[in-house]
Amino acid sequence: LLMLAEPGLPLERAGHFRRSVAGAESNVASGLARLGHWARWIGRVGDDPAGEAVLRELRADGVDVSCAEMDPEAPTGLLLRDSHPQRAIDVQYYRTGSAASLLSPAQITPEALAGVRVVHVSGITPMLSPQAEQATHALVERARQAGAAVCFDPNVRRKLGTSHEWIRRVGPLLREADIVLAGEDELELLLGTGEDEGAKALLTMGRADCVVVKRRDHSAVAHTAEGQWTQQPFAVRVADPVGAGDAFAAGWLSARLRGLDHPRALAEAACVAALVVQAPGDTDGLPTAAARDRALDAFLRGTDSVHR
Ligand code: KDG
Repeated sequence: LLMLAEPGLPLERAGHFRRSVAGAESNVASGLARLGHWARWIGRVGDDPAGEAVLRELRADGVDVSCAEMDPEAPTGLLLRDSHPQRAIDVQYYRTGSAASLLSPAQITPEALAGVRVVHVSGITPMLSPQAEQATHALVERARQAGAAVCFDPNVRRKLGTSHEWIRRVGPLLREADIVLAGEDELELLLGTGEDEGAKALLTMGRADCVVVKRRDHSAVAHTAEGQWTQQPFAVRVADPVGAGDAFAAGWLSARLRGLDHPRALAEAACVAALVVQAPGDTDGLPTAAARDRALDAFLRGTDSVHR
């Protein structure tokens, strides 16, 4: 559960918070569902009002929560954060001992993955606890058995562990993924390489057939064995940058699931991310497919009244 502070105030000064839902994987699931795809979230909340609220909001977005569990013993994980267009975002976690940290391999059943084409997971999940780490490894292995591609976004969050812990626990997952969506800084941290070298290493020594790198300048590059494609960001007024990476992942996966080529997938991903950063919260700006098409058309024709 996310409690989002009123915009502009530092966290310790904010008095009004809006209840919302956040979490890298659930954001991607909401993004895909709003774009018209069937998306299932496998997760864990407490059997408490916060857990009810999370499941109700995901259901309202069209996400299948039939494999999510409500834990009778542990509370729903909570995060407080502030929201600024420019300053670094301040996040306060209350997730030690949370239901999500008790995600276990037992919850990753063959039924939960039946018929699934792509499994998306972030580095946040394995960093929640040793048990959630085992569940993540089980997910990757069982996704492969089910014939699904694994899409991985490291989503490095410094408050969840030291650099050394991220390298040790999340680094190896990059080599297990069929699709890697990662920040330039994350590849540097986890692989100790620059973009080209890191992408090449994952394409040749890992399992990946596509590595999309989100650069510091907000452009994105898709690296494959066939070549590479670059997408510049669409210029918009940023209200809240959090959720951009998850929106990008949803937009990109939607395009690839529809069989679209890399340039179009990058353009749709950048478009969905641009829509999300214009709204507060992680998911408020996620578009329907029709809204994405209208926005992308306007971005590409340059007709939108956009500001940087
Ligand atoms: O990608 C956005 C996530 O970072 C956010 O929704 C919350 O899962 C979250 C986290 O750990 O920061």
